Amino acid sequence: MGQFRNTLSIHKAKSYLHTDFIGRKIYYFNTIDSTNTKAKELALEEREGVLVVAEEQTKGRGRLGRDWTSPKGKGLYFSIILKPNMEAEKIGQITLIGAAAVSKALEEQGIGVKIKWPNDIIINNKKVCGILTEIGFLSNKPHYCIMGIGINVNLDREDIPEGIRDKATSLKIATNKKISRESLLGSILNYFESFYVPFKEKGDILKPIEISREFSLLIGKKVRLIKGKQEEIGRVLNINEKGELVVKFSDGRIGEVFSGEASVRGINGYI
Ligand code: BT5
Repeated sequence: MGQFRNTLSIHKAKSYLHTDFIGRKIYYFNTIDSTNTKAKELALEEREGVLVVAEEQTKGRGRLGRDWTSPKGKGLYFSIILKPNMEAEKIGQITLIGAAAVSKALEEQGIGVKIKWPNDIIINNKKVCGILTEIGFLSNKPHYCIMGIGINVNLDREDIPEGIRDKATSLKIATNKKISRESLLGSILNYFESFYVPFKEKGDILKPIEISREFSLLIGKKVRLIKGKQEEIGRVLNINEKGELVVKFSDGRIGEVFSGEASVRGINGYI
């Protein structure tokens, strides 16, 4: 089968890890509805850092009820169980930690990407990875957080549904090379833990914010901010120290937008 098997070797993925707790225990599924849904179930009994990974998802989920196409054996679909013990608003920043970890891991593989705040990773103006962070509550307090990451690794053009081919790509399509899913997974988890520990212990998110700025697709761009049925146009000035987008709106007002609140689109389309 050579270097790029069509099934993920958990043993091999673990050989790349140098984490203390992230990904040390892995639940592997050949097929599953959604790794986030499974991780939510497991979060009630499992400890922080446990990973759920699947070869394919039959009901992969995006934000706001959208779906995530997850063809078999070619992508990375995984969810990390986290127990950050902080208020929900702060936990929302974990999406940026995920985006920073994926971007650094891809940079390490020689692949240049952009972060489309807050949860998309982009190559050549097309989406290659999406992140879905979900919080579970117990007696009105956050009990756990699931960070789900989906990456189009070795998908060919035909694996991407026609309806999204103009806005989605894969690492293989973009680089003309197959990528080892195991080494990429290991590297993402290593970066993730290195950013997550200071955040959990001291609320320190400085490094991921710096990376979000450095890799930002949006800073300097004119965008449409969509909140439910409302839409506003503005120019993105920066990402602030809380991970919010700082925007100068068309009426001259400067305001912050937090990640749960809005979708960002280009003036004439996806970006
Ligand atoms: C996201 O949502 O980007 C979050 C995706 C998270 C997926 C992971 S996979 C592991 C874990 N388990 C899950 O069930 N989910 C997580 P959003 O920003 O709402 O983007 C969704 C939109 O992206 C869809 O409406 C499509 O337009 C597009 N899309 C769907 N599948 C895609 C794919 N494979 N590649 C690129 N774009 C896709």
